Amino acid sequence: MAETTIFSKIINGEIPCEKLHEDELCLAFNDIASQAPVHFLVIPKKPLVSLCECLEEDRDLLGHLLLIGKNIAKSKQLKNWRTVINTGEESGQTVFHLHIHFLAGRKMSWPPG
Ligand code: DGP
Repeated sequence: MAETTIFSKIINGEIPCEKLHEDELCLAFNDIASQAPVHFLVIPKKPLVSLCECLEEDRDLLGHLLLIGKNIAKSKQLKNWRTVINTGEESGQTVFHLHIHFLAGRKMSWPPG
């Protein structure tokens, strides 16, 4: 289980965010350190540290997070976007509460840095 993070404070309303979607399982909001013209995060309310801690029981939740992100992307008329899940410090994860990045609005390069 995740310790208290900035994202658990966003979930419980202690810290404001630019909310795009909320339901009983997840929250989506704009990233504060935007890396593209569109950059939002979808996070589970369940305090999972990262993808590494997810179990079989999280299968539906993980699918839900992706589909919510897709719905938001489509509601923004996007046809191209990148989805990123950083897992662990070396991957670039800085907030240890699972989150899916959705980035769009510029040409992406590969491989990522
Ligand atoms: P990662 O590096 O994958 O752990 O991504 C964490 C992201 O979270 C990073 O892009 C910046 C974003 N972030 C950190 N603190 C806040 C915050 O207080 N509000 C919002 N909206 N985003 C935040």
